[in-house]
Amino acid sequence: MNLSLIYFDFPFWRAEVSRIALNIGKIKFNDIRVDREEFMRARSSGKLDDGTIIPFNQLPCLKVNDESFAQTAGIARFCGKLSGLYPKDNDVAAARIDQFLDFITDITVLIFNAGRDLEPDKKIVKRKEFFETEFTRKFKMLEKNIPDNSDLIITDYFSIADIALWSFVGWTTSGAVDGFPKNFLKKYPNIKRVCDFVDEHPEMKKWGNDKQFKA
Ligand SMILES: N[C@@H](CCC(=O)N[C@@H](CS)C(=O)NCC(=O)O)C(=O)O
Repeated sequence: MNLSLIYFDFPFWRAEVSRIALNIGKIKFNDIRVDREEFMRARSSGKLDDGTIIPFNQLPCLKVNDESFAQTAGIARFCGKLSGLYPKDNDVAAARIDQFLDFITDITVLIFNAGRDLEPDKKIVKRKEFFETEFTRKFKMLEKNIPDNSDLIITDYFSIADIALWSFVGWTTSGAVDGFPKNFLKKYPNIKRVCDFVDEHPEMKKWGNDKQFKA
């Protein structure tokens, strides 16, 4: 099977979760990084410059042999199954993982939409307000749904949900998101414990966990 994962050249969780999963699983893939100019062309044409189809004109995209697939969570599941980080025969565990991937996707969309069309000074005010209200409300829900005292989202099973959470949290706490303070994680012990566990995981160290967005 010939795999190519296509995204921008930065460690945003939407692609990073699958890059990391494939690396941990020692699955060979072409790690294709496009620049903004090529993405803008693909966004209007639905194809990369080399003719690769980009479904829905969005990234990330996973090409499997000659077929291209879109959607972060679906791609992560595909890569997770190949890598042993997503169950193939346990629908309950799979559903537990899925709800985290989809919820993190929902929050990501909210972040991008907050203050989107405003002038820069009004946008930053809106973003700060968004952080204090809607984002914090959602983040508390993430916290509540991680089992107390567990190092992982599914106790005893390291999965793409843990990697997605770690990468998402790295981004949102790094100061890279306008209007968000850095390092607000201390108020969220369950999320912090999972992120610390992922940080210390030997496979993550091999991958280079410093590639995460960092504060
Ligand atoms: N629902 C998609 C959204 C992907 C998405 O919005 N990707 C951005 C780049 S990070 C994009 O391609 N935006 C262009 C567009 O939506 O037209 C997913 O979860 O993968």
